[in-house]
Amino acid sequence: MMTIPHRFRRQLIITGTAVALAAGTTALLPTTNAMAATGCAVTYTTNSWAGGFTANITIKNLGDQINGWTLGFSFPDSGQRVVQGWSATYSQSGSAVTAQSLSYNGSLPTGGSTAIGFNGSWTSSNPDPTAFTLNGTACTGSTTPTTAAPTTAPPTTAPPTTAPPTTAPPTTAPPTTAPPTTAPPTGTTPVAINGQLRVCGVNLCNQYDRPIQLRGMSTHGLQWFYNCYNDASLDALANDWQADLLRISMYVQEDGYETDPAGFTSRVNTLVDKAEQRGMYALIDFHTLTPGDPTYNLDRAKTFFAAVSARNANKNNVIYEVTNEPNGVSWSTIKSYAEQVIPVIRANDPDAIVVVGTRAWSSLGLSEGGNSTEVINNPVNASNVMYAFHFYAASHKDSYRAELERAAARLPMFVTEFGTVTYTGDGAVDTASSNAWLDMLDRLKISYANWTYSDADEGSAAFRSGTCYGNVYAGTSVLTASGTYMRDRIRTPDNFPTS
Ligand code: IDC
Repeated sequence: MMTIPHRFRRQLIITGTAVALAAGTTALLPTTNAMAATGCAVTYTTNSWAGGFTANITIKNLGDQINGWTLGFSFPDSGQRVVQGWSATYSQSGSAVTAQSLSYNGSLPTGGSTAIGFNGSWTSSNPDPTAFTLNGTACTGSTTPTTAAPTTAPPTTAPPTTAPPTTAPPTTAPPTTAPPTTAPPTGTTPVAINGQLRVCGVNLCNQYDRPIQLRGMSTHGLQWFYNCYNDASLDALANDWQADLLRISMYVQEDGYETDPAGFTSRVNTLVDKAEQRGMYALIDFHTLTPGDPTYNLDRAKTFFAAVSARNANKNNVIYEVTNEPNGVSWSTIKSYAEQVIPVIRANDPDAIVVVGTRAWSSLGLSEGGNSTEVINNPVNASNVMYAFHFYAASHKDSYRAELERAAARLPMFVTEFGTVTYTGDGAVDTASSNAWLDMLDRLKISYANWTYSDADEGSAAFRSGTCYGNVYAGTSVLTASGTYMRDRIRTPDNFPTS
């Protein structure tokens, strides 16, 4: 693993329990709390860079049910500041910070946990806080970032990561519980309804073997815009935009994965979880771009996909995109690359769909004078595979649309990236061409992700520049012309077949 000095990641877990005992001590305690057991575990994880950092915090209640909480901690360095938080109301006085629950996450049952976080700034150094309190109870203990029971925890209390002792003990857990992939839909999210996806013929099919179309957004490069992907923005994507899909764009070059494989793998996994929590599919994009020959990154791809496929194998919301936009390279080279990476994924996650980029920036060869015949005549030698097609509506029009429609009759196609603007990622929305494209994709049930769900200062970005420094993502006040257009297209009802 390569380490570069200005980027690092840390994790520590603080656990502890405290039980208010009855008998002689109750008289000293408020009556409502007299018998209440209290205790908490906190994980505090940071991604840090020169002058700034993101902190992700999980709070686990190891005591009795609480309704409303305040987390307290102190920054070790007086130059550290909370800049913008999410999922809690933050206040800072000197080095002391409090984070107060919001209406929707204040109730924590025994064993329940909740995730909050913030973006911060630092001046001279950025050490992690080492002591936390929850409603005044200290969460003290181990700093080992594992699930092993800390040595200070009494062995008779429930281990922090398992169910509270009042629920069925493991030996009596019913073995007949249906696994989530075969359970009927119990919710209304895209993943709850559609379950594990597979390729059927030239279509993307849901758990009922019925063709569906996923509509969603692509992140921008995680090395630049990671702060745009927080609980509030992803809530907006799932609930306000009603999106089905989050494409997680992990650049390999341009200060991306190659500079910090562990750190970027962790960012991707974090976003897979956030998509899963909101019932959205996650498309993991190994965003190769320059150099255009994916073979240049073959070893990195094997390492990366081995890690993410092992870690996410049991989820049913993950789709793998093994190379973004091959260019200046033959289809046979791309095919050979795919046939080396796919077995690495399948070894861990045999039923996941894999999307393969096509020649000439995923244009099926068109942008370098070819066409889809080269793929139709020589497809990737693996099952459950789809092919990527990318377009930018202001640059690519009728001839590109015609070729995609022709290909889609023979190949399972997935528009893993497109823009409403020119291929530079900038310029004005071409509404006529965007309508023609999206009407066609809807008609053919071709899934898509729009570039980008970010506040990049360019026409393709959905949010106005600076939006990701605030905490408002829902509604239209924060959107660009492209964002407004895409939100309108994506939030129309899906009508997924359920039988
Ligand atoms: C662009 C970004 C831009 C960034 C540039 C270089 O919008 O901010 O500076 O990449 O990394 C693609 C690529 C995608 C491009 C996008 C727009 O997959 O990475 O993003 N585009 O140019 N293919 C066609 C267009």
